[in-house]
Formats: sequence, structure tokens, C-alpha cells
Amino acid sequence: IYKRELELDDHQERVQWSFMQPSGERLLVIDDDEVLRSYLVRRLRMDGYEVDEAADVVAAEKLLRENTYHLVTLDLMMHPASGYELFEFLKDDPTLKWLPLIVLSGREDVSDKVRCFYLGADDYVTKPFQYDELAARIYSLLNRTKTFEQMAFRDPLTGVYNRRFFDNQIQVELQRSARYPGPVSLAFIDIDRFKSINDTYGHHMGDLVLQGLAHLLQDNLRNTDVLARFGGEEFVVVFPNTGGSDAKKALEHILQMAQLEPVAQNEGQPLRITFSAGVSEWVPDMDVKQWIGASDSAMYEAKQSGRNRVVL
Ligand code: GH3
Ligand code: MG
Ligand code: MG
Ligand code: MG
Repeated sequence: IYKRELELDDHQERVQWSFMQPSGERLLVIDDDEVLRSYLVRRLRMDGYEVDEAADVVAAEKLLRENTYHLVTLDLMMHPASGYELFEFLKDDPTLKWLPLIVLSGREDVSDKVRCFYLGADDYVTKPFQYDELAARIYSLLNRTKTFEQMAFRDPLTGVYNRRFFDNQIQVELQRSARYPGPVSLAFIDIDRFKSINDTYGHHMGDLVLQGLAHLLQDNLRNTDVLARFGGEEFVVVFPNTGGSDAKKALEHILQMAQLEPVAQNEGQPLRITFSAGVSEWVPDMDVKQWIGASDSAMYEAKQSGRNRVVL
């Protein structure tokens, strides 16, 4: 069947399914059958996915440790270790526990299907399979995951990450820092006199200001920086690979931007805000609570010493 599919007119199929455009999601194909693996990787790449491949469980675990994937396809019958071994590995890692996984297996036994689903598989496709069906299942699973993550981990008002995501991510960053060299910084940002914006212009304008500041922050931070709404009018930023003084500089630049590009308009008049921020760099043996505490006190100091500033 793979041979037959290889001879299909790919162009025609792509026209037919062109409404399903993946947006650069990264997939991992794990299979010890080289012909099948190459075929699948090639088709998925043609469909716009970024794809890596692994021929055994050890290679897969290495890739999963080093990269971030949106979905994996997993062959069950592999040597020397079977695909089942990978479930154990995924289960033990908090960042991989929920990774969307489709089993791609030559085994049709109900017992295998049942076992896989209880171990955490999201879908089970038996070989031989039609590429289009697998592609549709991948698309659907990615879509569902995206929607779920949007609801669980994003702040509905501003679209940035929420407190739930931040609480988890800060642990991940801390584990990473303990393992790899390089500084990491954490900033607390609190809008100055925000209550008076609500009192003067109304709550709706307050909401627009929060959205405007979130956009300004997002536009001026790096892609690798993690921005989240911590609560009310407070935002937090994790700066991986960044020392405290560089994080401070980045935020001071954004403070200047907030004067040049007002975060909102009220009846055609620009509405400018300032914020106070506290930054701290993680030092070995510091736990999450101490790290958050250090940034929070620096922010308090920024408020005490006159607002509209960043304190390290
Ligand atoms: P300071 O400079 O000391 O930070 O003064 P402040 O007025 O910003 O501080 P305070 O904590 O007293 O006020 C924060 C206000 O933020 C109170 C609350 O009504 C408002 N707020 C919190 N969340 C939201 C929100 O989602 N939308 C709007 N519009 N206002 C919010
Ligand atoms: Mg196999
Ligand atoms: Mg506050
Ligand atoms: Mg405030």
C-alpha cells in the first residue's frame, strides 16, 4: 500500500486538502521501518509540518529531551525496545506527559489498543494505513490540543499566558537552569496608579490599557521570553539566558516605548501609562518561592522609590 500511495498524484491531493494548512508544527515520527518512516516524513513535510525521525526508542528519547514537539507518531513493534517503553519515559516527564501521541501499529489486537489508550495514547492507527486518514487524524488532534491549551493556559483578556501556565513554566525554567549553565531572570511588572485609570475613564478603558500593555510587552520581548499575566494589573516575564542587568535594560526600553506608543486611546486622546518593575536573577539553590519573592520585593522598592522605573 505504501508503494501504491507513493505513486499517487500528490499535487491533486494537496489541492483537495489545501484548506488544512498546518502552521509549522513540529512532529516526531518514531518507527524502525525505514521505508515507511521516510515515506511518512516526506509526506508530512510536503503538508507543511516540520518533521524529525527516530528509528528506535533511545534515539526518540534523545530528541524529545532536546526539542519541543507538538505531536509524535509511535510504532509499537521496534527493536531492541518496544514502543511501550516510550510511554514510561513520557509519563515521568512533566513537560512531556501531555504530548499528543498517535500509535501507528501493525498489531490489530484489541489488547494492544486497550493497553495503549490506558497508557495515554490519543489515537491508534493500524498499518497499512491511508496517508490522508492519518494526516486528518494528526490535524484534528493538533487542533483539539491547541484549543485546549488556549483555554487552559491563556489569559482571555490579553491573550498572553496565564498564572496557571506561569506556575508550571517557572518550575521548568528552574530545572533547566539547574542543569545548564547560563543566567535566567524573572521580572514582576505592575502598572502605576491603575486604579485611577478605571476611576477616571471606566473599567472598559482599564481593560483596553491591559490589552495595550500586553501587546507592547509581547512586541518588545524576545520569542524565548515568557510573558504571563500574574493577576489584576500585574505581569511577569521569565527571561531565559539573560542576566539581571540585561533584563532590566529590556524593561527600561519598554518603559520608554510606552511613552512613544500610548497603550490606548480615549476619545482620540493618547492614554499613556507607566509601570514599576522588579527584576531578580536566579542564583543556585534558590527555590521558586524565594525567586518570586526577590522579584516582588524589587518591584515594591520601585514603587516606594517613585514608580516609573525598574529595580534590580
Ligand atoms: P500602584 O501604583 O500602587 O500599583 O497603584 P494601583 O492603583 O495600580 O494599585 P492597586 O493595586 O491599588 O489597584 C489595582 C487596580 O487594578 C484595582 C483593580 O480594580 C484593577 N484591576 C484589576 N484587574 C483588573 C481588570 O481585569 N480590569 C480592569 N479594568 N481593572 C482591573
Ligand atoms: Mg516496527
Ligand atoms: Mg497591583
Ligand atoms: Mg498597580
